[in-house]
Amino acid sequence: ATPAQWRSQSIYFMLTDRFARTDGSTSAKCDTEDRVYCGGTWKGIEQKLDYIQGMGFTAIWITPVTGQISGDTGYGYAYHGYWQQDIYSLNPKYGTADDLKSLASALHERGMYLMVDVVANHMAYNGAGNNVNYNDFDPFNSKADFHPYCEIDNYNNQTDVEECWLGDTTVSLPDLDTESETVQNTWYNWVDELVSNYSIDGLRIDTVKHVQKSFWPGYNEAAGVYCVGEVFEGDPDYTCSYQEVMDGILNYPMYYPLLAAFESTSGNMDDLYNMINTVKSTCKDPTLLGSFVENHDNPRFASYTNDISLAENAATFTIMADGIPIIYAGQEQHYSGGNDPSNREATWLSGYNTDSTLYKLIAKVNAVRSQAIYKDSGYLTYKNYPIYKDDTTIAMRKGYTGNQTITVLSNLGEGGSQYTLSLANTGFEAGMELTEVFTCQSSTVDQSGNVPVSMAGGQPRILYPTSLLEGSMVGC
Ligand code: ABC
Ligand code: CA
Repeated sequence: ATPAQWRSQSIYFMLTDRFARTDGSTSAKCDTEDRVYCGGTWKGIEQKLDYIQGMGFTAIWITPVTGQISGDTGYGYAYHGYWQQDIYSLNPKYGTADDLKSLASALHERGMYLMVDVVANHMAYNGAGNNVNYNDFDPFNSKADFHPYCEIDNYNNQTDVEECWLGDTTVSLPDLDTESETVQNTWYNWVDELVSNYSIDGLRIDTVKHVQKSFWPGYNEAAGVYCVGEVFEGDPDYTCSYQEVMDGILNYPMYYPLLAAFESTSGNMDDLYNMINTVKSTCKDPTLLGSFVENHDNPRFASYTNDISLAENAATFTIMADGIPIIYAGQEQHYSGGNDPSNREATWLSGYNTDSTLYKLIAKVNAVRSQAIYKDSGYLTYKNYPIYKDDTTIAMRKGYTGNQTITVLSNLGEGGSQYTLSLANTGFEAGMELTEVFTCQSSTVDQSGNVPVSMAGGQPRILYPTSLLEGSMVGC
């Protein structure tokens, strides 16, 4: 699928090993600290698509599918899939080639998309970088296919970042010589075949900033589908520059101020307000970025605070802001694991509870977003911008006049008082009737153009024209 087709999607991201087992178990043991395979499979995912679609997601992103280091290492097993050794085989722990194809067709029957994670920067070795047995790799079984061994020790030196190796002496990540034409052609042919063999609709690309920029346009083109790259860096100038060589980038610049705004009741709204504007003016196309507040590399949101209202606001932001929303499996169950590996809890241990507060909230917010998209094809490319802030509140607008959504977020938390915010600059005309989608309360824009917004318990609010809600999945 093309970037334009992906713009309207909403993505649910899971580690294949941790989402669902073929036996459908909700009790199979999975202690994250053990760093072992817990038994999740592609079949398991296929059998749980109702759970995912029930939250309004239209796509899934699964972790890498290639052959991995098979044994135990000082950091456990390759259950996450980022330690590839054989790019031409599939990881048998997740199932067979037919299982993966079957997952793709099950998704397509529902009108959903499959996004697969791919790694081009490195292979992985169970041991130190100066001791690698290159015969373990297929292809790239020669030292000459790699950059000479050195560890990245200065992230401010881009040559180091690109040419030295990630990992350490326990598990090293041999860094491919991506300047070599042989390596490039191998990757371009590989990605073209992978996408067509498994009917993949999009790619999440790992470690993008660790490969020279000139490698990526050819890779993205060979893939022939929307690619979203991981550039793990909060600086918008640095990160946005990668959108010149790839369709989209994960929105790490927004991640940090978003977390800072809602991780506590004394969070800072100014930086989030400013970053919305900065990303808008710095990235080539903010509507093709991946919007998230949780992933498998960072502590879960609820590891900072167990306040459910704060979690609701953070999730609402990721879905209503510009870009393609990404929710990380377990976020809807308010999982609270800290750093890797604690943030990789098995989703099945929640019993796939469809009554949880965040499951229902995500369903609601995805429904409003898709209604706004349905009512106006220009909604997605209209760039979201902040219209209001105070110490504890931020409000933003997305969509052309008459079809805009106004999202009001608060970091007062569960203990937040009840009050009415009189909101200006919504762009709605006096007399217009609006519905607040969480409470289903209606309000009318007053004579001076202000909208009264009833706030309570620090919960988020989304306003949308009542007349446009008819026939939607929003449920008001
Ligand atoms: C394993 C163990 C860990 C152990 C670690 C040393 O080894 O599991 O417990 O602590 C995979 C696995 C991991 C595994 C690693 C290494 O491989 O999932 O479990 O860790 O063996 C991607 C994937 C990630 C994956 C890999 C490797 C890459 O999403 O899951 O990890 O294929 C860097 C890379 C980034 C990578 C990330 C894990 O490491 O750039 O691609 N993610 C700074 C640097 C970043 C760096 C980040 C984290 O630290 O700039 O480049 O990411 O180390 C902001 C700044 C940022 C800064 C952050 C911390 O602060 O703006 O730049 O990031 O303010
Ligand atoms: Ca590299």
